[in-house]
Amino acid sequence: MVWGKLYGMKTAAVVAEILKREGVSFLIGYPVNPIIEAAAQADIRTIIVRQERTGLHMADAVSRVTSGRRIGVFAMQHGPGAENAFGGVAQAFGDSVPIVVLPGGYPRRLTNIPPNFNSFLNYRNITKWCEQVTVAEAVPDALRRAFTQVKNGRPRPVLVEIPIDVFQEEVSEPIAYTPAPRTRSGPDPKAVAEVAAALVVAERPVIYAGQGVHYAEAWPQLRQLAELLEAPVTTSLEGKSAFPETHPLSLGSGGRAISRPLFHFLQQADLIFGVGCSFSTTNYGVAMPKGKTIVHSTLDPADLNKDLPASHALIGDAGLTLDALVAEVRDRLKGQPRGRADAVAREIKSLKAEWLAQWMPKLTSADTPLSPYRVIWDLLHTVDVANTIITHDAGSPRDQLSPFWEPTEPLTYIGWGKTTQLGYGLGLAMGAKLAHPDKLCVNVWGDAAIGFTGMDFETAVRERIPILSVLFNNFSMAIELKVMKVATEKYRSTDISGHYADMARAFGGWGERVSEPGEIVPAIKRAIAKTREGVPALLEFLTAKEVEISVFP
Ligand SMILES: Cc1ncc(C[n+]2csc(CCOP(=O)(O)OP(=O)(O)O)c2C)c(N)n1
Ligand SMILES: [Mg+2]
Repeated sequence: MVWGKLYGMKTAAVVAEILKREGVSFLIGYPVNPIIEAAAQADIRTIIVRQERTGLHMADAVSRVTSGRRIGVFAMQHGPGAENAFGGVAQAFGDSVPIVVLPGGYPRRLTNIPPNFNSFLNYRNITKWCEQVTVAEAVPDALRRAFTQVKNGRPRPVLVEIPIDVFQEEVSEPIAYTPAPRTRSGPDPKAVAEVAAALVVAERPVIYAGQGVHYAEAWPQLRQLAELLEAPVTTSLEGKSAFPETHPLSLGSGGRAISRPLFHFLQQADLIFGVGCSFSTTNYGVAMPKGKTIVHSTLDPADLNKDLPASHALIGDAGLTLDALVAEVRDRLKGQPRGRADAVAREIKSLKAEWLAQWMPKLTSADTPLSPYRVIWDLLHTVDVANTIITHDAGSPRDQLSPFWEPTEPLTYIGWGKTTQLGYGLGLAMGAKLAHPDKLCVNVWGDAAIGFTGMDFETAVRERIPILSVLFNNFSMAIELKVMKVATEKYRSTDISGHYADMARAFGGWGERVSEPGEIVPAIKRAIAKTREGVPALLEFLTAKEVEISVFP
């Protein structure tokens, strides 16, 4: 009983108590970490996954779909647990998601001795705060620092590593811990005046909203500013659903695949106003055309002039920034409408109609194997979009879904994609469902993606997290066909296989394999009914090796 001797409960109980004070109602984790047992004793629901990465993805979604009002927390063991969790934390760091990560650590006498995995040393580059506790008495201070960092400033993961021998020690009572404050910082008023002047002067401004708008819950102000300026709005993939895409001024979202109105309006723009975005260079974000006046509003000065030089800058919370801009722009316009909203809306409408007409053969295709576009189109017209949270996976499903899915409500789309790990979407849908049990939570993925995290569909069943998983099985890594021609011909290196509906059923979930176009909608309806009964559903659509996506030169 070496381990039993090492683990005391006192320190773990203190951590659990602090999590409670911070409003954490469930702890996602994987053994062995004594915080899990202590959390259960403190009536914090413990959710055990099949691998650490998925648990982190779940914690990630909890924070995302609550604008960080609830922080996802994940605990794992020292050594293999901390090693295996790395991908999930790296993913959250890449997309700037605020989560708390609580690895165990090797005993203090071994913590810095190779080859023991030291989280404090290894996670420093993918967290905004990373600390190893060296004595139990430091636990409340360490967690106060971590929660303060995760709740303030730029969202990003924080980590506190607790060596397993520290768990043997006791913390004196009473525990001095009050929940970390959450506060905001606003933009420089001088810069607000400058930017408002630039926005008012611009002839063809485009607003580009990032996920900062989600974290600031600044959706109403974004809309006010757009309507005041009579300017069209797009979003980053992470910011998708910050602006209703059914609004006449919506250009749809950015991403790798985009709509024709977005392409056109960006080309024609004289000024692009990015708010709550990083303007990071990425394959999965729309590139800003050269020669435009760039106005950049961001929480983190580290993003300013990083990939895209800005003519004007605003540093601060997106909500405070938009509040200030709305007031300033309103002042300058003196109640005079710009008089261009109708023309902008008409132009968007006609470009969109032309673009959709071009895609309609795929979106309504009656082919077999099924077109993934047809499945997406049918899904869009079958679910209650306003009460659905949907996410994609890496690869083709992202680029097939994002241009055509039109969110109407904030935080109903979990868009992501700076770093794009296959298999991410499943955990996201599960985390979203935990945070919003009343919503239909859907992940759309390919058969390569399910190979990474599919086993955690069992977690959805066991932990009663009734998501709807939409799988495109084309028995291939279709997106790689172009770059693996010889390997495919000689060694069939892009082929993959599996019967995933059977897998879902074997795990106790609902699973259906769908191959006929006429069966798409009925199958979706049956699956949704199952989720309402508390049973996760996996619909495996047999799809074509579709590689065409909506891109423009
Ligand atoms: C962990 C990880 N490894 C590798 C990749 C690179 N990658 C992106 S998409 C893809 C294949 C996607 O295949 P599938 O999910 O079946 O979609 P399809 O293109 O067939 O529709 C690969 C290998 C990745 N995104 N993540
Ligand atoms: Mg595939």
